[in-house]
Amino acid sequence: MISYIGVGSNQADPIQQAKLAIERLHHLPDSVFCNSSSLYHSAPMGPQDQPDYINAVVKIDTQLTAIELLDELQKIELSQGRVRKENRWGPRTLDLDIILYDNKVINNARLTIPHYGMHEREFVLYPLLELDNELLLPDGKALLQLTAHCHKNGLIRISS
Ligand code: A4P
Ligand code: MG
Repeated sequence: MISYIGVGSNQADPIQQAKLAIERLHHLPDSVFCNSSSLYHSAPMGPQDQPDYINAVVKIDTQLTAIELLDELQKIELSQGRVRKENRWGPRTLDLDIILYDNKVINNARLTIPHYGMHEREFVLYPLLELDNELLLPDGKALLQLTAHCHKNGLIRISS
């Protein structure tokens, strides 16, 4: 299954956090690392009294189920000091979200795939576009169409 994973950090040296997470994503069990986008610098979505974010998207080819993949991602988050807090959209050392998993639509207590926020998040759509500009979502929408309607909101590509 091809899956796209969103990487986000805005605490404790976000560039290093993102790079370390991407390195760890090379070693997921039963998976092949395909590619990663550049790192991007993005303005915080949600509470504004928090630092800017570093974001990226990684493409993998995996035999893990979506839940197994989520478990692996949460292990990586924890290993990088992620503490889950009550405040939604607050600062974090590392957030790993499953953006897409094959062409599947999944809705259960632990997972919503495609990721519920992907349609309007510039820090997800533009890195994704860098990886696959012909991508179609499970509902048939073209990624190119979504990005065409998504304001960049100051998003800056900082490295490849
Ligand atoms: N969960 C459900 N669906 C998924 C999925 N597709 N991928 C569940 C991963 N997890 C998924 O996540 C809470 C629960 O969501 C998980 O236990 C899992 O079962 P979490 O990581 O503990 O909480 P969270 O990330 O704080 O919540 P939320 O609402 O997912 O936050 P978001 O939407 O990820 O927003 N601004 C910029 N510029 N860049 C960012 O990356 N990120 C956030 C966090 C806010 N502002 C941002 C950014
Ligand atoms: Mg998350």
